[in-house]
Amino acid sequence: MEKIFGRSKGLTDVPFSFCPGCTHGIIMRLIAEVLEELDIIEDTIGISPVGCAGFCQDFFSCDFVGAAHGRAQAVGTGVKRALPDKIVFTYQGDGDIAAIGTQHAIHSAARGEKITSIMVNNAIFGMTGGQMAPTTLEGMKTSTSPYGRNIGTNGYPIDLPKLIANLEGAVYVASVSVDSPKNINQAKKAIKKAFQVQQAGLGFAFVSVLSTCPTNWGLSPSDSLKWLRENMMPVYEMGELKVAEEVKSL
Ligand SMILES: Cc1ncc(C[n+]2csc(CCOP(=O)(O)OP(=O)(O)O)c2C)c(N)n1
Ligand code: SF4
Repeated sequence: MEKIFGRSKGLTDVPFSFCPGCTHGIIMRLIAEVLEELDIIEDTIGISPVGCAGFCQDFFSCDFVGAAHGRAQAVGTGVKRALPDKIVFTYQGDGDIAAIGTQHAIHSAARGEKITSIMVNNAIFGMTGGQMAPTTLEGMKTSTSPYGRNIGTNGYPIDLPKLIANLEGAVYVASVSVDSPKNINQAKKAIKKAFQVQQAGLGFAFVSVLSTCPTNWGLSPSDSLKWLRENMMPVYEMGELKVAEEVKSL
């Protein structure tokens, strides 16, 4: 019988330990499939952050280096510069990359570091109990904003891909979602492109993936997907936000 689906070689045998309905697992599967399809598992070094996203190092079968909270891109910069023939990627939550790690997100993009960064945006700090993050939506209730994010006191949400797309060194920037099979396919295409950019040695590649956190959102897995679709996707600009001229021919 023809085998039409199997566990990617880019993943270890360790079962995902995420809460039911958390889409971290879908995003990791997509990255693992891309590593396998591009035949780069053995050549890849992932940089893991702090947070639920940080469990990624247990699940991918490539090499990994752990970074302190928010510093994955700084570590990734060092690894890539020391080992330019390796494929280096960071896998970071929105709290990690858009709060404590903002400077590294901006400066690694501005420097055009030849790494691939994946941001998993669930609009809160997941692991620590659902606190408000820079990505929390206006009016969104979190454990530290029980009356909803107030723009007057808390400021506006940061659309990090939009910010990064404005920087010269970033050559590929996309914002995708994994709320439906169609969007999962699109997300995989963007992730693949972000790795191909690095294979071609072109510059900084960044993909933001909208993700669920049913536990801290207080919603069922299916309601979380609906909430993401109805509330996050209209706020965050979706699609390929930047495809530099040299990337178009890939
Ligand atoms: C320097 C430092 N500050 C704070 C923390 C506490 N901390 C651990 S995980 C985390 C939030 C992670 O949230 P996010 O990056 O959005 O990832 P998620 O858990 O949602 O995947 C924080 C603040 C820490 N470990 N180190
Ligand atoms: S706390 Fe949220 S981000 Fe962390 S595993 Fe659970 S659902 Fe996923």
